Amino acid sequence: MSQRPALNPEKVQEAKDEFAFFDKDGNGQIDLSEFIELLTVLSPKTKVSHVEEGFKLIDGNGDGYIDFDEFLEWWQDCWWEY
Ligand SMILES: [Ca+2]
Ligand SMILES: [Ca+2]
Repeated sequence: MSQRPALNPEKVQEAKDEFAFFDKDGNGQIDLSEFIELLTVLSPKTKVSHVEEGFKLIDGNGDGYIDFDEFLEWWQDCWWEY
């Protein structure tokens, strides 16, 4: 069976809402400028270099965009316990 716990539909919906919030232009991908903009609003003390590192961690295939699958992976890692 799966190594991950089954996806909880509520968690997936939460992730979708968050993803839509990050994805300002609604093209289904979060690019670096969208990511930087949002994180610097959420926590103004965040350094851009740190944000870029975080972006690279989430962007699993390194194409410069975070798609929903990548976002969901990160979301699960970060928030699964809550
Ligand atoms: Ca976008
Ligand atoms: Ca990607």
